[in-house]
Amino acid sequence: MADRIVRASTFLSYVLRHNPGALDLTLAPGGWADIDTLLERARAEGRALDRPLLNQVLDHGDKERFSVSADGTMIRANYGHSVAVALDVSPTRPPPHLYHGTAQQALSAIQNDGLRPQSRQYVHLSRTEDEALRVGRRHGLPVVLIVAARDLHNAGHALYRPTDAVWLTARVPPRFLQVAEDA
Ligand code: HQG
Repeated sequence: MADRIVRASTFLSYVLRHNPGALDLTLAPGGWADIDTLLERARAEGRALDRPLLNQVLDHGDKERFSVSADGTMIRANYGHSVAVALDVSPTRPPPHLYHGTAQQALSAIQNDGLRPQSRQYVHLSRTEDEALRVGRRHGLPVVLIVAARDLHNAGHALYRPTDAVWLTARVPPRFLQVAEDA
């Protein structure tokens, strides 16, 4: 993917997940921001960001990081938030297993405390082991955890699926986790 698309995507993630105040934006419920206002203020900050580049970010992203409202006027990050947003997605019954990629060095803490959201609003789980491995590599020597997602759901934990590939939940206690030995 072209560098300028990656840069624009990273900047949009930063604003819509972590710091809408950087562009003096307030996110509406669901995490939505007005696209024209966002683009205008980004350009005022010296960012080369316009609607055609935004459309390229939406078309070429390897993950569904953003959604645009049906009328085309609003954008939001689908996951990854550290700012408090009321996600307007309903809890969903997960498949028996989901996966979480992390770094070897976090493993003993996770085995003691379970998965915690850390700086984000939710713990992020992956649909496939391969994707979890990619997520884990971002942090160091990767290790993949198999999450007993259906059991978690049956125990009363709410799980959300903002995109096909990413699941969210508030926390995962250690008894629902198992290290994937062959990862
Ligand atoms: C770890 C990217 C110690 C957790 C990815 C992870 C994902 C603990 C780190 C999305 C812990 C948090 C989110 C505990 C969890 N003790 N460490 N009790 N519980 N951790 O980046 O899941 O490309 O906030 O294992 O692909 O890595 O940006 O979360 O290593 O989908 O679209 O604390 O972000 O998507 O790291 O990544 P992160 P994540 P994008």
